[in-house]
Amino acid sequence: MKMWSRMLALVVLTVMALVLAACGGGGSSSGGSAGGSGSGPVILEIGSKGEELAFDKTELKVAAGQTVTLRFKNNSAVQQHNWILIKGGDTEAAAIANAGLTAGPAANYLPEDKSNIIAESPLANGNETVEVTFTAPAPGTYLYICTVPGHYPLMQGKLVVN
Ligand code: CU1
Repeated sequence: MKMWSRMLALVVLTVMALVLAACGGGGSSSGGSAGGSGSGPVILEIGSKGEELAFDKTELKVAAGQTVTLRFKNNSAVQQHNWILIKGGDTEAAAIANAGLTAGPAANYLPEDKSNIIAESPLANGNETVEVTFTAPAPGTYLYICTVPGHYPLMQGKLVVN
């Protein structure tokens, strides 16, 4: 009886050690990139809110100067969306969205003058995920919007840079 429980304990410990070793091995390689915030880009994930003209996150945070990869998942089945980071406030955002109306989808619904655009994702079709990598600007609060016609001002959020 005592022998059995000892053997069982040994088996359990061995299995646990193997599991931990396996997890540790996998974890250290992925943990290396996630843990070292200075090394690789920080990955931010955001989506559109189903069929609503809204992002599923209205606030994102990053550190100034950080390389950021923003991954945007269009959760709508039928609508197109993009993720555009703006320099300025509502006035600049409205100007970009208005210019985007006439620019059309081939231009990603963006004006030729990109002086107030910090980062732009490609246009995402329904259920598509797109990415954009950029350097986080100086500390402050920045607007991100979707410039597909009619989506701004409904579809927007804030990127807080510290
Ligand atoms: Cu949109």
